[in-house]
Amino acid sequence: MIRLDQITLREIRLALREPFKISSGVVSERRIILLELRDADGTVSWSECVAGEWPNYSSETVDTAWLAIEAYVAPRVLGVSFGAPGDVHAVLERDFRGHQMAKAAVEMGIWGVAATQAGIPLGRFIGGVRSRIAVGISLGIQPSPQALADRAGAAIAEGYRKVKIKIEPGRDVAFVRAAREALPDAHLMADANNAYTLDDADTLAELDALDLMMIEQPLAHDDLVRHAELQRRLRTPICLDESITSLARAQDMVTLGAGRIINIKPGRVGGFASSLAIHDYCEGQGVPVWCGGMLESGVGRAYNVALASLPNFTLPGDLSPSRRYWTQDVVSPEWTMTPDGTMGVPLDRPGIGVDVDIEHVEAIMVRRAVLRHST
Ligand code: OSB
Ligand code: MG
Repeated sequence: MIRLDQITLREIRLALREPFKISSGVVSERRIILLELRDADGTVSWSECVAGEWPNYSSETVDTAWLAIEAYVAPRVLGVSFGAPGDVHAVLERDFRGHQMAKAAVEMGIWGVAATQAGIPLGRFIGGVRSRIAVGISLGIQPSPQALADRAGAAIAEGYRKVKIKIEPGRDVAFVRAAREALPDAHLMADANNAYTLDDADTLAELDALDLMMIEQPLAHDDLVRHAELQRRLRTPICLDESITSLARAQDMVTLGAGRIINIKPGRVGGFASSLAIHDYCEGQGVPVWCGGMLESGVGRAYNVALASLPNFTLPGDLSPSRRYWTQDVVSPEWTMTPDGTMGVPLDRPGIGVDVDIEHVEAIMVRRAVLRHST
């Protein structure tokens, strides 16, 4: 039984060690909302909202998510008794459109509280089976093909099991080819973040020669029909990211043939219950999934790592260790990767598996709100 009596929101600023550039924008300092959730029985856990600074990935931003959590999401769960965390998703979907990242932050936090209460590590609590997960890196758009090939080579030397290359028109085939020529045997893929249209199909088809694991979200964020048309013209599997916002969209992808792989980001689909449903559906369809990233702090990473321990997460995720993003993460221990490119799933204690460094959080905090059940 879960009944939250308080959620504390804190916005922090966390500088990336280097700017991260994708086709739709660049970020050098993350604005991150952390949630500290407290159950009526005193159990506390933390979660993270993955909304970005700008509405370029989805329509949500840090500011819209803060408002949505405060005004719409928290009032639906504070003081309400839930028999199980899996019951929260439906309550947040009823007559409440969109705001997946705001909903997910609270819903996942409730899974964290429930796992802590149950005395079980989060990964095991949701049905995870792995004790180590394979790690990939997502490389932002680089200044030149050579710079990209160097970065990709360094990543493979460090142990990463997959290198994802961000592309955009004019920085695509020559860039990916340079990485492929430098790394003939590496697991490489490309992510376009919606930068193309069907008019670019011939360019995208040139990527077929470069033996990529997949091409992620080449076309518009909400367009499954044209992805299906493009998939018919490509040998390389299309992986959808932005387009998959719910189980229904995952089913549509399969029905239409709009892609063959799904990048599950729990924030994008409204949380863990939805992620689990997509995972299970894809497993039944023979569609592999992997865990995407949103440049999370160590708090959000705990949830991604737990999710990636599920059986059908068979491809390396965008789950780099703390030091790839931050000079100092907000959790201890920090997330680390072994030289063989794996990350341990915390199994030695209940809940999310890391402690939040509250002094660090408060030192980089720019606003706070304490939300309580109004009686
Ligand atoms: O498309 O996967 C994406 C980061 C921000 C927004 C969108 C994406 C990404 C990444 C980062 O690729 C992956 C990571 O967190 O390491
Ligand atoms: Mg993506």
